[in-house]
Amino acid sequence: MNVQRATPGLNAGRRSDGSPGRGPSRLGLALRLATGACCAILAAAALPPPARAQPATRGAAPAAAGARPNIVLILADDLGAEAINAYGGEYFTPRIDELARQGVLFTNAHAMPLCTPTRVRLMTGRESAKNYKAFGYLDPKERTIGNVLKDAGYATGIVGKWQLSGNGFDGRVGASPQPAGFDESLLWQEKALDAKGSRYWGPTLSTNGQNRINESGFGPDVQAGFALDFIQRHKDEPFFLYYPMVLTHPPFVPTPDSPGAKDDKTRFAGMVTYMDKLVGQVTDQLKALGLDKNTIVIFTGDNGTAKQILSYQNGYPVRGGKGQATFAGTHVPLIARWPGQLPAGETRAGLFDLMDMLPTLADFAGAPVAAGGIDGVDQAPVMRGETAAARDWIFMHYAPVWIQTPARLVFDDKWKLYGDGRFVAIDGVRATETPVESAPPHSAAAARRAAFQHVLDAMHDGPLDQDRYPMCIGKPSLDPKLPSVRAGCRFSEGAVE
Ligand SMILES: [Ca+2]
Repeated sequence: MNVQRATPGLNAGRRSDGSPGRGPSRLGLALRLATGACCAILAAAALPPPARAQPATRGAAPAAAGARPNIVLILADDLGAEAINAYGGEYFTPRIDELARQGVLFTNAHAMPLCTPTRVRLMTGRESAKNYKAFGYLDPKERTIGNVLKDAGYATGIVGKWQLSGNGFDGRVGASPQPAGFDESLLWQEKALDAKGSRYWGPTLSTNGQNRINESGFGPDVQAGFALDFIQRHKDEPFFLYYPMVLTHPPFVPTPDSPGAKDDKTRFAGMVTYMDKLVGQVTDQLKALGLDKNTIVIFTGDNGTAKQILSYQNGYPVRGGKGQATFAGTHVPLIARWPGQLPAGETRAGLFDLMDMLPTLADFAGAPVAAGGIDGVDQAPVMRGETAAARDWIFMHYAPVWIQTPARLVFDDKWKLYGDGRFVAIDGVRATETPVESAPPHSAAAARRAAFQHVLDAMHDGPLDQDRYPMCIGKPSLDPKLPSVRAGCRFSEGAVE
């Protein structure tokens, strides 16, 4: 095993001596241009709506049977946009970069900062203040994208990570895959109260609800096999495959292609490239079956990269922002490919909130969405290039009840206002936020701040839940004046990741 072999994910974005390598990729340059263009859109006079006026295509009649596209939605775990080479990142991601060349890349797509808040938001299309209750929990009463597409006649499957049946600490029992709309499932961490087991080597996986602890094998490979088989078996009918991958979340492990990787960064690089390879297996399978022209493939991430990882993007260092309500915590890759139906090799600077996924996919599928039931907006016209942006801001009520500091926030591609009054300028190229102490009257920043304050005031989303440690229920509190669920206790970080 030579050193080069052990670092398969490191790409030309940074030289081996640590200096920035070649300049940003083509799309990295596009990102720089897109985020550099100021778009002071809102007036402060009235509460601005999140969604802009939609073209007439919204709410179109369901497509004729047989014309409906297949949908593959891939959600990487703990992968910020800075990790993808198409976004100027340093890791080797040729298959995802290929998707970008063949499809549409969003430069301003945002997830919540943490797994469950994003998954609930994405799957239901609803604002977190309305339906987020606990980490690792999806309310069984919620209607998901799986339900929407299954009811529209799609064969539905999910493979990857579930982590929505309850966290095992607070007694809640959340949704299971089948009632949530997925006919078939192969999942890690499906059951609320079972031991999680490994997601990687010797994985513990549930097939349609039946747990199995594998003595050997690499979990992502087992799951990739399910994904390819699902596509094969459903090639003659419209199918929806939701693929919330277990990669590239810690623990940082050697992959089958990077067995000698020793340190976290090198292992992460190998995991990113392995994840990329599995994405390529999906697109190869679609091509082999003649399905690539009739299948929408979407690739995105559920939150920022783990904080242990310092990456280089466009030559600048970017610390993983997982868990935090910062730009690096929420900025995720988003690429959509549908050959012949969506443009190829184009970027979109319009804001995309991952809760927009449900109405967008429903539009492509011709599936009805209950009016007024969701908060996401249809981004299909943006993907097609019919309009530049579908929304003017993103609001998040982030109270994960899970270790991280809760926050309210509203932002666009240039400015962000937190509920505690902090107002920051966003630099999307460097993935940084800079406090704006005082904005001159009549400046774009002042107008934006006023408009954002108006949004925060109008949300009526209630106080942020300050509980952060459900794993401490029943254990001695670190602060005798506060309950352990609020102040914390002694616990193993590895047990709660
Ligand atoms: Ca995650």
